[in-house]
Amino acid sequence: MLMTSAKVFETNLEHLTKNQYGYNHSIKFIHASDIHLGSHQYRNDYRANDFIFALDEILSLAVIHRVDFLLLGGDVFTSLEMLPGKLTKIVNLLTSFKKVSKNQILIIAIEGNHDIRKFSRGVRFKKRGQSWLKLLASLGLIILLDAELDGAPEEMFKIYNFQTRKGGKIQIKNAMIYGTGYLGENPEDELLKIKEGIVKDDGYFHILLQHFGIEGQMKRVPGVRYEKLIPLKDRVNYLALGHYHLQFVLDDWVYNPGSSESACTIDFSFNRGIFLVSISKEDKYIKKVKKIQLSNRTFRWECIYFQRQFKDKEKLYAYITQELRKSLSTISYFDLEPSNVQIPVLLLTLKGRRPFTKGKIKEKELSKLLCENLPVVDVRIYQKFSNFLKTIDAFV
Ligand SMILES: [Mn+2]
Repeated sequence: MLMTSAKVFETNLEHLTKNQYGYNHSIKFIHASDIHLGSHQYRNDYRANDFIFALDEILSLAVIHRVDFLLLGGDVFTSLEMLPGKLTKIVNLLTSFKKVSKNQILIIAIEGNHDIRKFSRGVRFKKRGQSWLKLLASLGLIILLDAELDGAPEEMFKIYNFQTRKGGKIQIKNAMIYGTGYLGENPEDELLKIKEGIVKDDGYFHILLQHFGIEGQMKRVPGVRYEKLIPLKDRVNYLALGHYHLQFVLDDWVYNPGSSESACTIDFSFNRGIFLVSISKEDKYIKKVKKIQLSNRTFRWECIYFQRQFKDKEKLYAYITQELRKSLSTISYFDLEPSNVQIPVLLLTLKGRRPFTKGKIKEKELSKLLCENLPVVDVRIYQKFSNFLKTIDAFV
């Protein structure tokens, strides 16, 4: 069954890539990145599904906006570890997308650092070249681009071959999309090689798909210096990035959509989403980029201050639950299912007097208790008890 559908898929795709539309025909695509499928899969099933919902929403938007292709800038998966049930959902989703879109919307992806990362520390898997994206590509569900940067410039980016399912570039209408595997946090030297591999002045709209950040866009996170990108500018019309979970656009040609769902707590505070891009050709290419926010899981900060020192754990937990019930009671979503993204992730800060050792907070235990008794899907606990009070306690 799968083989039959894959065959149909290939025939249509090859037809599609043969510049069948006129030179003036516009190109439309979605650029998304850092979906991090597999996040929270061991900890919280509802949250794990949020990442699959994000993929679902992106695919739906691709169909609604009738785009020609969808770009995924790496970190599609959060690690090499993937529970079978979750992977099955993802494969089913991509298979039905293929069907609904009548095989007319290609998903073009590259690997990010997370796609090739082993979940736990130990043996380096990077060199073994495995990833779930390679599996999806071999099933004909996505196009995975990779280049051979050590080859001669004209050999670096081979046209994507639908039989071998390998290649470094693919043409769709007037767009030529180039992509490589993950090149590390700072691929400044590789960028010069990439430049040589990209054909100059061939009339196509050039998109380069990469997974790295730009220095200065996120504090204390390594990235490429912007001036190192300048040589690429006369070869690349749209630099499609992934890696930083914060959205940014530079000089109308460097685009980073940010993560599709909050992969870690700090992501909740970031401006993130996807880009819907339309390109039309007059004398030169005219580009229109629209930012779209995805309907992500909501979140809520709460802070509880302890005036007195709790000695009994049960009383402490009961107090926290009671305080939260009060502040959450203003919301009318008590009857919603936890799968509904309106049910928030609770980010809970605890302040004031540190409880006695007997009353010490076990975060996992408290988190479970709160999820069972309150309209929250997950809880993150931050214990910020005052050191000053602790010092006083030591003297008393
Ligand atoms: Mn990422």
